[in-house]
Amino acid sequence: MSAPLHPPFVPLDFERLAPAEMLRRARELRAELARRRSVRHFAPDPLPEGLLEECLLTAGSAPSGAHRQPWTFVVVRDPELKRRIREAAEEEERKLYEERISDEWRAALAPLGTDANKPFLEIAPALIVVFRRAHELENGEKRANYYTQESVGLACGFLLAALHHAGLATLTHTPSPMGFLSELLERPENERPFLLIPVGYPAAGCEVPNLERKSLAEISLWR
Ligand code: IYR
Repeated sequence: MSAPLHPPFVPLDFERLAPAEMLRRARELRAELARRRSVRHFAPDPLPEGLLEECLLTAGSAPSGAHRQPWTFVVVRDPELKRRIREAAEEEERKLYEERISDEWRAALAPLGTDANKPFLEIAPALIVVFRRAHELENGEKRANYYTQESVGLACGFLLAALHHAGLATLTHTPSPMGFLSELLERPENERPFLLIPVGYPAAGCEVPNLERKSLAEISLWR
């Protein structure tokens, strides 16, 4: 007997729903996620016990290349560490806004009202710093990971949806460049900073830009 080509499979956990129920659920999720907005003004209130753990496990259920799960989520709640992250991010962002940014990019950001000041990095009760594991290091040997950008992007999408569903506000923040996060969080060479997600409750009276989303006709083609 030759060995099986793959490990034993298990039955899929899947339930067919009635079409009306499918439509109802799709609409319900659309309405819920339509209310998700990038928030830049947070309240300092602490988060319920165990909530981030649940949301991180949802993020970790995303599909990934060869199921390598090439992500590490660093949850930062320590005020001193948040302060150092804010300081380093603002230093990079000042250079971005004063020197590196193109006129075209500046114009694109104008409707968002952003600048180099990032007080939310200290005020938000938690920062989730997402790292992409470009490869694994096993006993000093490099082991390849696959489609890591796509995989970690998908996990971040799951994470943002989970946090919103749980009743929290988030921001997808990409201070540029992000190398300082590797140093401050002491991550190894194989882990690359991917996204910084401040998490918390919106500040009282929080406002967001008046943005519109593209219509179905603008985002889809049907053939
Ligand atoms: N990283 C900068 C600039 C910035 C870039 C994009 I693209 C945005 O959508 C928003 C901001 C900042 O965080 O201010």
